[in-house]
Amino acid sequence: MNIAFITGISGQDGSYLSEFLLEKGYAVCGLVRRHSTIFGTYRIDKILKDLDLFYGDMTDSLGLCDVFDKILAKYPNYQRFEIYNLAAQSHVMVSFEVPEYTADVDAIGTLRLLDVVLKKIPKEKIRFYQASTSELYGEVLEEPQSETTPFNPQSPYAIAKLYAFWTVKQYRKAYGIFASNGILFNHTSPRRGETFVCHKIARGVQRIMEGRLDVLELGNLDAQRDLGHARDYVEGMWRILQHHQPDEFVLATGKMYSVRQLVEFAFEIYGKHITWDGEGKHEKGLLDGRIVCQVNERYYRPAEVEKLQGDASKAKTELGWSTNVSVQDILKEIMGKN
Ligand code: NAP
Ligand code: G4F
Repeated sequence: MNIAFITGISGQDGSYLSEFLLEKGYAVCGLVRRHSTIFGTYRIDKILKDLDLFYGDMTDSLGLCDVFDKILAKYPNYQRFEIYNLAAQSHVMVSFEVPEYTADVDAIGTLRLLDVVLKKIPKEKIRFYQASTSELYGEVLEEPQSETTPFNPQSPYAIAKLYAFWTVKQYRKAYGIFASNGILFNHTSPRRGETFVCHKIARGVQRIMEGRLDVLELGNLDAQRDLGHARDYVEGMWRILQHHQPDEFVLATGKMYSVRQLVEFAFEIYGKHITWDGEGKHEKGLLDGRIVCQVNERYYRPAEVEKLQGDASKAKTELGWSTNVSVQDILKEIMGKN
């Protein structure tokens, strides 16, 4: 049997990945944190009985060691041990508020995990996936971005993830382990955190159309992102670990939309057309003459990534990976209208 250990199993990607790997017959284990008010496992509640969950934290090396001891005691006869490191303080804006914590979890946390993995698992049985990100490209130096595009990170989050990216490459080279980076562009789903822009827009427009919200407040309407569906991207993670050699792979749709366009698409789902008036922080979205969307500077970032568009040709050719869910269909699914 093969073991899969997922950090960040309670997150958006962790939940889809768990379902995918259970179907493939893996023993799926995961790291979870204690929450004071809720279990924090709502995304994986339906499959909870099929999972082996362990309390721990990416900031706690000894705890991580204990978790591996427990997994190995339960599954002594495994063929391959796949580790998917998805745990992160994953919100770019929040990383400006808590830069040290973000670095501790996203950068040093990856180093801690790799160190424990190397000590506990025989090298030839290790397959390590790192959740790297298109945020590494930051203020982009090439369009579209591929595995060969230079990095230019613009946030504490991206810089922490850059440390993790290079740590993975270095462990591969220095210790000869199978460790790969998936450089994933934005992907979302109904399971996404509420404060990421696609989810915020879908839910916000839904509330406006149901009369439960007057105005949707957003930050930079000009920012453009390459947006796919999380379900396709977790399959890509798995494919990256089944490849014949460790490597870096971009996963992206190749299409890019602005925040303004996402708002338009969301209203179009209700058959409504909004118009725009004003510029910059004074820009407003109008529906039948009424303001339904406006800019609030509190959502501006100290440093912004204006546009991201990925070139996933390598993943398509070498992994046979592709994705073709439209942004409109994703918005519909978030709204429960598909
Ligand atoms: P997410 O929904 O925010 O999930 C993050 C997960 O990490 C949650 O399970 C969270 O646990 C866990 N976590 C946070 N801090 C932790 C800590 N100190 N110790 C242990 N676990 C911790 O993120 P996602 O969208 O699924 O993304 C998965 C990974 O891919 C992240 O590393 C993210 O940075 C990266 N990524 C995401 C995208 C995207 O567009 N979604 C694109 C590129 C890369 P709680 O549930 O307890 O909070
Ligand atoms: O939805 P976002 O917060 O996602 P962002 O910053 O692109 O980060 C996500 O994708 C990364 C991959 O590229 C992941 F690594 C990361 O973990 C995360 O999943 O913001 C998208 C864009 C930004 O340019 C932001 O300035 O939307 C702009 N935006 C405009 N108004 C807003 C808002 N973002 C948020 N969250 N909230 C707003 O009101």
